[in-house]
Parts: sequence; structure tokens; C-alpha cells
Amino acid sequence: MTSIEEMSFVVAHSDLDGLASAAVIMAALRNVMGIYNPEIILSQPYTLNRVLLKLSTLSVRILVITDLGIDETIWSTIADSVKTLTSKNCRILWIDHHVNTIKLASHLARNGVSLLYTNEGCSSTIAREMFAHLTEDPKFFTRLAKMGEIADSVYVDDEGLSILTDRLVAAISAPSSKDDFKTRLVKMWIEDKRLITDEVALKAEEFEKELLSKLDGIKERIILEVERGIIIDARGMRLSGLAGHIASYIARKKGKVTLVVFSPNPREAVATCRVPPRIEFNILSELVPIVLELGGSGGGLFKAAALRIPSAVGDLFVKRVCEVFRSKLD
Ligand SMILES: [Mn+2]
Repeated sequence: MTSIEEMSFVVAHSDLDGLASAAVIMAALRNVMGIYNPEIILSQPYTLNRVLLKLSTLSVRILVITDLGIDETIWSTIADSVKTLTSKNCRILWIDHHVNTIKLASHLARNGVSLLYTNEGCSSTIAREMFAHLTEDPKFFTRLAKMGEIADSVYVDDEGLSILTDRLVAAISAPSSKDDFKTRLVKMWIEDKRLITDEVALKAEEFEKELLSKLDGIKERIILEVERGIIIDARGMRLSGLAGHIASYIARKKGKVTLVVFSPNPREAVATCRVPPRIEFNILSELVPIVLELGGSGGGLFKAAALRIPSAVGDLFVKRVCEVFRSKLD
């Protein structure tokens, strides 16, 4: 016979918001329901269909999904797996803050999924407000959740935590940081209630070296800088997966809306955009219409999003975003 904990899973996004919210929820499950070791699976929004399909072949008792928005292109597979799981009496708790998920809220509810959603904060906000007090150490898990919120650019009134948050974000972003390292971090937070280890420091250093070398070359690629915005055209440069980090770094450092355009492959250009906490600028309403008009796609959050456009209209796209930045951010 298998126990309830062997059949419990937590599926989380592998960024700090996902990992921190997962840890807080797992600590609460442990304290309130006696579920000690649910299996942690890390996923990206676009791989969630595969994860859920695999889980739907097992008899899962409790499934928590956190910080994973529903990608509409894979929604039907996700819906099928969810149906299969709940028909076998699996209880599903879905925690999220991505706009696409709320559009499908009624479908989730009809299929027996409990959805906890916020458009004010991020998944760690929900974890902090609803689960931290249920853990055996509310103070520690509140701090951890706040770090997830800082990492997701949600304003948190606790300046002292931002240096630690930077370390953790850097560590999980290091080229050598794979899922097993991140899963170990989550377990360490729960078991030892320590936020940082030597391994975290080393990995953070590795990441920073890599980031600094990229930032050096980026300076010459600034094509527009206005009072509250900056646009960088890095097409043709190799950013090795760091574009989002570069945008976040500059947004935080300069306190400006930062957009980095790069070319991950010959067919498309990608623009990754970050809005610092205290600036009012909604990426989805300001920039997505331009992208759609040019035959591209994209989305994410109001303050952090990635937009894809065919490379043939890359120049036109850059021109149009410069116009928006000039009129809205100067
Ligand atoms: Mn998040």
C-alpha cells in the first residue's frame, strides 16, 4: 500500500517565485496535513502538458501546481489530463498569477480544480498570505515568500531582503544550475530553514561573471534612452539565455522600463521587457497590439513579458517600440 505522501506532487515553475511558493505550500501541507515528502517536479508553462499527461497515468491523491500559467496552445491536453486526474479523486490546487490562467478559471472550476489567483502579486504573495501562517515557522516562510515576490518585481516593503534575493536569483540562473540543484534548495528551505548555502554563493558568482561579460557588449547596443525607458537592440549578439536577466538587471539598476531585442534564431526576433516596480507601464496593453499587428505573438505579465516577431519585420518593430517609449516614458 502506498501512503498519501507518495502520491502527492508539487509542480512548480523553476524561477524563484515558483520555488519559494512551492516551499511555503509544502511546509504548510506538512504541518497541517502530515504530508512530508511530496515529489517536486519543475516545469515551464509550455512543458506542463507533458508533466500532467504523465501524472494522469498515476493515482495521484494531491497535486499542487504553482506559478505556471496556462499556455492556450496546449490547453486542451492540460484539460484532458486534469479531467482524468480529478475523475480518479485527485485533489488539485492551482496557484497562479498569469493572465491566461484567469481566462480558463471557469473550466478549471468545472473540472474540480481549486484555483488561487492574484493579479496584484505573484504566486509567492498567495503563498505568503494563505499558507505561511500554517507552517511551523511562519516568520521564516514569510521571508522566503517575500523573496519570491521581490524576484518577480512585486513591491515588498522589506529592503533588507533584496540582496539575499539577488544572490538566490543569480544562483538559480547560473548556466550549471539544473533542476536537481533547485529541488535541493526547496528541500533545504523546508528541512533546515536556511536561505543560503556555500553552493548558492558559488553559483551566484558563476552567473555574475557570465552576466557581466554580456553587459559589457550590451552598452553599445542602447538605441534609445528616455527618462523612464531604455531600448537595447542586441540582434546578432549571442546572449546565451541571459536576455531576461540582462533586462531585469538594467531595469532594476536604472529604474527604467527596459526592452531588449535579440535574435535567438534566424526566423524570429524576441523582445524581452521588464518594468521596475514603481513605474506605471503595462507591457501587455502597450506592446502586444504592435506585435500582433506585425504577425508575432507573446505575452506574460504586465511588468515582465517576452514578445516574438518574425525577423523580417524586426526593424519595423524596433521603430514602433521606440515611438511608444518616446510618447509614454519620456
Ligand atoms: Mn511567478
